[in-house]
Amino acid sequence: MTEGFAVDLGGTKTAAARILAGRIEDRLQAPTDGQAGFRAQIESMAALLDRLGYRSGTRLGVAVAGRVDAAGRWQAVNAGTLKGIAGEPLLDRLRDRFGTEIMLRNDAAAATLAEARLGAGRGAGRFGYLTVSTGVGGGVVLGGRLLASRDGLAGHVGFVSSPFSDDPCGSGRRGTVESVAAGRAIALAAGTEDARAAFAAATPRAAAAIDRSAGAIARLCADLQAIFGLDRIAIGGSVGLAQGYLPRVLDHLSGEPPLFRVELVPAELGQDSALLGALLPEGPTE
Ligand code: BMX
Repeated sequence: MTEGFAVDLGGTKTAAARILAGRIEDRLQAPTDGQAGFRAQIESMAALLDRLGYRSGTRLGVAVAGRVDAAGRWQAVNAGTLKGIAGEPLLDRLRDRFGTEIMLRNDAAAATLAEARLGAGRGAGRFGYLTVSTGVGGGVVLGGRLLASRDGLAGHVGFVSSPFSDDPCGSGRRGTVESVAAGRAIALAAGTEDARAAFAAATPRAAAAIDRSAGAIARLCADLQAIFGLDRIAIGGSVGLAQGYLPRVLDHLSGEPPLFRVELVPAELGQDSALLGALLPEGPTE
């Protein structure tokens, strides 16, 4: 049973929660400062936990944007999102600060596990999850196991190439799915302050930016289908779950040959999947 405290540090917001019997009892969030250094990011997590009444030694799950390697070191893949995070000993510092019972993983990996076990992935032996948010992240669960690599990069599906873009990406690559489909890319193309404003604007320019993102995500889903042969993909994240976005993706996916049209559903756990997944133990999902 999922019980304890959890933190989800994403590119835009950092959330913390007290979780009892697999349910969020109390939840707080604050904006993430993408310019902040390692220590400041730990302080912002600690401040939220403190306000929730967290006591050192209590079970804690931490999910972060960026890759987490097997030694618990933390590094932004998109260096433009978390500028001060370049190979930090996160697990060690969390243990120093909060005690020994710490679980640490990538935010999209945490959300994938939660959806696979408690949400939209139940009953799917081969399951994929995509978050379209500040960045584009994801995870794949095959036969109950989350696909993972020692360097923490596996599952970072936002950094595969997209035919829709040749723009530079904060990962150092060019023309990635993230560089065309992420919330930041939508805002840039729509000429709005953020992706939320692009959805609200309803101008032809904003609609085109959103549609281009949805088209890139549909292509990614068909690619994932070709690579993994998935039973289902769930889409989450603030953009992924925004009104009207999933229908646009489905529309684009319907243009693919039937073999590549994977079943596509909205994430069931909403914005809280990474918080819930941060506390889930490793191991088979079913
Ligand atoms: C990026 C990458 C992933 C992350 C994903 C979603 C960084 C900083 N982030 O692809 O690690 O899982 O975005 O992150 O390299 P979010 O900020 O949109 O929640």
